[in-house]
Amino acid sequence: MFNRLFGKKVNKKRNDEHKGLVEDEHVPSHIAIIMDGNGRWAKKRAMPRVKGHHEGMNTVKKITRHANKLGVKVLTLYAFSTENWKRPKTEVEFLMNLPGQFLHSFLPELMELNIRVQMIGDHTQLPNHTQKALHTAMEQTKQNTGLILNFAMNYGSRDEMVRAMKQMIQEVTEGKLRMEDITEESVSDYLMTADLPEPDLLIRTSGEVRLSNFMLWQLAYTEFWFTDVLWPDFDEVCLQQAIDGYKNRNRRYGGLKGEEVN
Ligand code: V07
Repeated sequence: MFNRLFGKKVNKKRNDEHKGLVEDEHVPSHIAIIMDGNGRWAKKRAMPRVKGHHEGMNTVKKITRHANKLGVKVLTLYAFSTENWKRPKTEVEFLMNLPGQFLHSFLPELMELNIRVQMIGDHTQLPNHTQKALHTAMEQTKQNTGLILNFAMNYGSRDEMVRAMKQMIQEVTEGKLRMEDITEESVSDYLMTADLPEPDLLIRTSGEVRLSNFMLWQLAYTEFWFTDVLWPDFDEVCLQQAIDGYKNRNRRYGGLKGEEVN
């Protein structure tokens, strides 16, 4: 199975384990966020871009705590895209230090809150020290059964789909997979998100209204929430507004998922 390449355990049942703890059934189970606007936040304050990234990391902690408190099951955060390598070398180096910094300061709290860290993306291309930090985080939290904090690191959706296609073709060639067994559900099993539910809500901050190669397959039925707020300024109230927007739309279209077109 493709996911073994990424060292992830395939266990679709785990997300139901703490269903009883979720009081409000309308809270989205899976929230995905494109955390945009860190550079702009810094520029507005005449600070270097990396200061914005650092502040953005603190927002990650704040939003993780709040999502956990609300009973969200999966929080996927777009931390580093396959396009981000084009940025200045010093900025990339700074970004590659953030996972280590984040975990150094936040791992004890993640353990206390029963939060599990997971990853999508190709980490083999990341610097060794970054890979080590990610590996430690996933290892140390793998028994935790609460919120899944899923970082997209060196992730690109088209890259993910190409890998899935290659893996499927290889299995067909080897006689391990039959063409007639390829369905929408089985294709999902070859993506890096195979063990996760699809996002219910996508949030993008900083006023940009596009997907930028993020989870293209998985977002087919997801509600989108765009806000002008810059990621370092995004807070609990902003998250609540996004969730309330989601709830209102869900109430209006209740039960008609995917059928409201036309
Ligand atoms: C990054 C802070 C958030 C705004 C977006 C860009 C900058 C947290 C992490 C992280 C990743 C993996 C992990 C633990 C923490 C991170 C990067 C950038 C590359 F296991 N924030 N953050 N990684 N930013």
